[in-house]
Amino acid sequence: MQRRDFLKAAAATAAGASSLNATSLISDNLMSDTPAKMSASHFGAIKGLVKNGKFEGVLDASEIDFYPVSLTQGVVARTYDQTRIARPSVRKGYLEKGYQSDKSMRGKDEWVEISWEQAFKLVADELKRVNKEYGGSAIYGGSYGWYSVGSVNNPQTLLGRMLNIIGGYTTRTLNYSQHAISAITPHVAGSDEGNSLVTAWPVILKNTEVVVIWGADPINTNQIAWGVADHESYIYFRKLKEQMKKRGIKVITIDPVYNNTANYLNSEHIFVNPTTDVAMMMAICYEMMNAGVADEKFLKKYTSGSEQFIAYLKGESEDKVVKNAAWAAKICGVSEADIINLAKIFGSKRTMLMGGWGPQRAHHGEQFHWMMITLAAFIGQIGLPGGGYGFGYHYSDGGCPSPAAPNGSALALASGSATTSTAFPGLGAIGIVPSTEGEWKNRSNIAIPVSRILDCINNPDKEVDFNCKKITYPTIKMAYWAGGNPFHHAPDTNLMAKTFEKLDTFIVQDCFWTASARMADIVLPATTEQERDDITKSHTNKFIIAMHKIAEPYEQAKNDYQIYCGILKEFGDKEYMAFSEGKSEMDWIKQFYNASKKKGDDAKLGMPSFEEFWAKGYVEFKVPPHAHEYVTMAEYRKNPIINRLGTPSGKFEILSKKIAKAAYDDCKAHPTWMEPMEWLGDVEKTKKYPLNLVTPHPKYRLHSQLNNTWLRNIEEVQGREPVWMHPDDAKARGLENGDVVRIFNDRGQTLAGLIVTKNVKQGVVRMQEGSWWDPDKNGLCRHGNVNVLIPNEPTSSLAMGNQATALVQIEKFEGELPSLEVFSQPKFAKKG
Ligand SMILES: Nc1nc2c(c(=O)[nH]1)N[C@H]1C(S)=C(S)[C@@H](COP(=O)(O)OP(=O)(O)OC[C@H]3O[C@@H](n4cnc5c(=O)[nH]c(N)nc54)[C@H](O)[C@@H]3O)O[C@H]1N2
Ligand SMILES: Nc1nc2c(c(=O)[nH]1)N[C@H]1C(S)=C(S)[C@@H](COP(=O)(O)OP(=O)(O)OC[C@H]3O[C@@H](n4cnc5c(=O)[nH]c(N)nc54)[C@H](O)[C@@H]3O)O[C@H]1N2
Ligand SMILES: [Mo]
Repeated sequence: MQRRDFLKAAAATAAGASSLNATSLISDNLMSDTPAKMSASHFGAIKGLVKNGKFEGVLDASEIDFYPVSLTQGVVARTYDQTRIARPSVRKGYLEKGYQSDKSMRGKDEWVEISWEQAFKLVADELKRVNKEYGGSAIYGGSYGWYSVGSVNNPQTLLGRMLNIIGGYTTRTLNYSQHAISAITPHVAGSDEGNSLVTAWPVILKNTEVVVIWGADPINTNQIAWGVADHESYIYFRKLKEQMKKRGIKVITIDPVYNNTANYLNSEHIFVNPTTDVAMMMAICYEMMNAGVADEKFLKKYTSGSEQFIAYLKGESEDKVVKNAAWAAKICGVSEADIINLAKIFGSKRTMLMGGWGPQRAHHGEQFHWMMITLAAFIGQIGLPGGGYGFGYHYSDGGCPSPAAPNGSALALASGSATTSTAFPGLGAIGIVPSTEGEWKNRSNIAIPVSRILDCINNPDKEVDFNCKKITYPTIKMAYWAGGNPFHHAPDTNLMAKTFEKLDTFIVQDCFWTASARMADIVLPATTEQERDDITKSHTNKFIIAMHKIAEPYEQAKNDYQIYCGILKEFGDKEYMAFSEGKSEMDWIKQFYNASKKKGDDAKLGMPSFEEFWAKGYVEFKVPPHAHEYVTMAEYRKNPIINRLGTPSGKFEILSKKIAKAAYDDCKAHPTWMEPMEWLGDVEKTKKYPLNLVTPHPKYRLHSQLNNTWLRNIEEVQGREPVWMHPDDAKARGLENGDVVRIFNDRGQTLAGLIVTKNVKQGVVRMQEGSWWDPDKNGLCRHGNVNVLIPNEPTSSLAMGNQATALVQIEKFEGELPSLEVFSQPKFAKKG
C-alpha cells in the first residue's frame, strides 16, 4: 500500500499536482494511536491519523480516490494553525455599544473573548431586534461560500433553516462560479449548461479528433469538487495524453495564460487577450462560412435566429462591421492566419469545445458561452459522439462516467432559491421550499443575485434589472456569514469594507481568523470537518463516505449544528425543536443514510446496513455501462420535435426573443461583440493602466482556504502572492524576477511577488484569487488579495454577475517590506 500510494503521488505530480505526499510513505502504525479514520474534504477523501486526540497526518484514501492530490496535506496543517479561532469573540466597540458602535473601527478594534452562553444571547438578541424593527428581510443570510463537505453540518443550509424559523431573511441566487453562464444558457439551450452532464470521456477518447480547452485549466481545477473529488478525471487526462500520441488527437488550449493544462498536455497553445474571445469565435464562424464549411443544415434544423446572426457577422445589420479574421485579430491578439486555420480545422474534424468558466467572470461575461454554443452550432456536431461543447470538464470530475446513486433526491430540500445543493441529502431550510408544518411554512424570502450584495446594501428599495425581470433590493441591516469568506471572494474589497459600515451588525462563523472574521462584530468559532462526525458523497455519486471525527474540537470551537441549536434555544423550545426535531447529529447522519438505503433497496442495489457502512467508511456504487457511452444532446439531435429543448422555440436560440424584449443595452438579442469596461483595446484607459489582470483559481488552495498553511510557501515570493508578467513588460518597467511590486488602479493597491515568465501573454498579468487580505493603514494590501483591484460592476443587466479581470499598473515596491499581520491572532483586550 505504501508503495502504491507513492506511485500515485508521483503520478499526481506529473499531472500538475505536487509531490508533497510525504506522510503517505509513513505507516499509520508509526504515527497513529488508532487505525486511520476515514473522512473527506473538497480535496478528496482522506484517512486521518490521530495522536493524543490530535489530528496528526493523512494517508491517501486510495480505495475511493483515483488520484490523491497533495492539497489534503493542508487539511492537517490548517487544523492547529495559529489563525484558528479559539473562543467566541466580540469586537470591543461592539461589546460596549452594540449595534450603535462605530463601524469604521471594524478591523481595527481589539477583540474580547466571551463565553458561549454570552455569545448565544448576544446573537439571538440582535436577530430579535432587527426582526422586530425591520422584519426578516433586513437580515442577509445568503452567506455564499465553500463551506466543508459534511451534509449535517452544512453551515449555510442550517443558517437558512434557522433564519427562516425566526422570521425569514434575504438570501441569494446564483453563484460566483457560474453566475453568467447559469443565467444565459437556459435562454440559449434550455438548461443551465454550466451544470449539465457532459459527453463521457470514453466517447471523447474514441471519437474526438480535436479537443479545444478554452478558458479552462482542468489539470488545476479538477483537484477540487463541490462534493468530494474522486479525481478520476486525472486518469482520463492521462489517457487523453496517450491518445494524442496513439490516435493523433489534437489538443488546442486558448487562454491568456499558458496554464497547468497546456503544460501537462503539451498542447498547441493560443494566447488570446482577456475578454476578447467572443470576437475570435465570431471570426471563426465567419471564416467557416467563407470557406463553405459551416453546417447550414444544422443551423436550420436545430437553431433559431441564425439568419439575423449571420447578417450581423457579414456586417449587413447593426454595426455594419464584417466580423472576419482581420477584424478579430486586432481585438483578440490572435493572428489572422491562426483564426482562419482554426476555422479550417473545426470545419473538417470531429471537434469538442471544452469551455471553462474563467472567461464568463468578466464584463459581458454572458456572451462567452452563448457564443461558444453558437460556434458549436456552426460546426454542427452537437449531439454526435465526441463533438459539440461541454462546460464541465474542468471541475468536479466532469465527464467521468457516473452512476445515478440513490442519494440525490433530498437535494430538493436545499435552501430554495439559494443554490446550496448539499453534497448529500441534508437538512432543508424549512419554508423556502414550504414545509408542511409550522407558522414559517409560507415564508417568501427575497433572493438577490449573489454578487449584488454591495449594490443592495447601498441602494435599499432600488428596482433593478435581473434576467428579464425586475427585482427590488430590500433594506439590509445585518449580515450573518457562515462557511464563506466575502472579504476574499467579492470584487472590490475596499468598496466592501466601506459598504459594510452601513450594517448595524456583521456576524461571521468560521474556523479561522479570515479577513472576513477580522472585519466582523461577532465571531463564532466552528469546528473543522475533521473534528466532527458527518456524512457526504463523492461528487460523481460513486461513493457515500462516512466522515469520522478524527480529532477533538480545537479549544472551544463548536459544530455548526450545535451553534445554531444554542442560538435557537434563546428563542424558545418551539424554535429549537423546529430546527433540530430533537435529533442529535448522529441521528441525522443515520436518517440520511437510511433514506438513501431505502431507495437503494428499492432499486435492488444491496446497500449495507448503516453500522456496516460506518465501520467500513464508504459504500461504492457500480457505474452502469451506458454511462460510458453518454453523448450530450444525442436525443435532441435524433428527434428535435419530440425532444425539444426547454427554450421558447424548442431549439438552440442564437437569437432570443425574450432577451430582445428586455431591451438591455449590455446584453442584446444575439451574441454581440461589445467592448468590455476595461480591456487592452481601450486606448484611453490603458494610458494609465496598461496591463490586463486575470485572476484564475489557485493551485495550492481552494480560494482562500489553506492559504494559512505552509502550502503558501511553495509559491510565494518574499512572502507575497506571485504575479506573472511577460519579460517584455518587466523589462519596460525595469523589473526583475523576485522583485516585490505594487499593483494598483483607482480601486485599490496590493503588493505581490514578481515572476517573470513567457507563460503569460504580453500585456497580461496573472495573479491567483484567494490570497488573504492584509491591509495596512493606507489600504495597501501587504499580502496580495487580487480583489482590491477588481470592479464590482455587474456582467450585464441579464446575469448581474461578478467580474474577475481589471486594468492595472505595476511598479517596483520601494521602501521597507512590511511584515504581515493576517496570519497571526488579532489583538485581544482583557477577557470578558
Ligand atoms: N478575483 C476573483 N475572485 C473570485 C474568483 C475569481 O476567479 N477571481 N472566483 C470566485 C468563485 S468561483 C468562488 S466559488 C468564490 C469562493 O469564495 P468562498 O467560498 O467564500 O472562498 P473560501 O476561501 O473557500 O471560503 C470558505 C470559508 O468557509 C470556511 N469554512 C470551511 N468549512 C467550514 C465549516 O464547516 N463551517 C464554517 N462555519 N466555516 C467553514 C473556510 O474557513 C473559509 O473561510 O470566490 C470568487 N471570487
Ligand atoms: N485548485 C483549485 N481548484 C479549483 C478551485 C480552487 O480554488 N483551487 N476552485 C473551484 C471553483 S469554486 C471553481 S468555480 C472552478 C473554477 O473553474 P474556472 O472558472 O474554469 O477556473 P479559472 O482558473 O478561473 O479559469 C480557467 C482559465 O481561464 C483563463 N481565462 C481567464 N480569463 C480568460 C479569457 O478572457 N479568455 C480565455 N480564453 N481564458 C481566460 C484563466 O487563465 C484560466 O487558465 O475551479 C474549482 N477548482
Ligand atoms: Mo466557484
